Amino acid sequence: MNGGSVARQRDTAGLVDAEKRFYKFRLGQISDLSIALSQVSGGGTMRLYNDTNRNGQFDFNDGPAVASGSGSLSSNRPISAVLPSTETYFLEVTRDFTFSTMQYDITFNTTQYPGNLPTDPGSEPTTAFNLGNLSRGGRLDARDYVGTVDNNDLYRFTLTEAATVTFAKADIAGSINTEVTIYQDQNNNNILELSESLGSVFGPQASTSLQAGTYYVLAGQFNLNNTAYSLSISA
Ligand SMILES: [Ca+2]
Ligand SMILES: [Ca+2]
Ligand SMILES: [Ca+2]
Ligand SMILES: [Ca+2]
Repeated sequence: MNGGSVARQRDTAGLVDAEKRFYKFRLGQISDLSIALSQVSGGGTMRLYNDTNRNGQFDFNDGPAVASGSGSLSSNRPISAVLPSTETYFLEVTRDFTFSTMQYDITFNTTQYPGNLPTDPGSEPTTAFNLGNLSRGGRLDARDYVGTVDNNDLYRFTLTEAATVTFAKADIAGSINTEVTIYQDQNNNNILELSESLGSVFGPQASTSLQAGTYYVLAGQFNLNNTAYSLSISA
């Protein structure tokens, strides 16, 4: 899905159809996704999953649900979540057992918040995304997603000379408070120990004096809220 609204008219779950109906899709960019049921006769629930075992099929290993919602004659609770483009998603619409049939219109709506990275940063030094070199007057920028389907993003950069370095973060969409922590692998074992933390960015930005060397920056959501964030490192 590449932005805007996609409506599917008149789907049913129940009677001649199965009790559940599935929709499979991908997102072209990091997106704020909403899925709503309307014009509902009967009632049912929606559950959104990602293909966690990456086999292209919805199966019992794909869980727990990323988000949920519902729809009935009297009330509608849409699904709403910021989610990345790295995943295949499955939406399950289940008819409430109290109704023999459920008929509904379903609307997918996306607002895109594109990232600027070719691949998702991993969570260890060996899979960190390399932002490259930073020298005085320079600036490195990253925009990506962290949350329920991708818990953290680790970046690496090399400071070419001693400098005062400013780390700035912002939440572009979704839940607030992406956590950003700076590390240095002081014992060179490719593991970031807690004792190798140089500190965290608590406000919108923080500055510190650093010697030339290689540093790591971890962005994460410890409460696993879904966030599109930006990170900039300048010297
Ligand atoms: Ca699967
Ligand atoms: Ca990410
Ligand atoms: Ca990641
Ligand atoms: Ca280490």
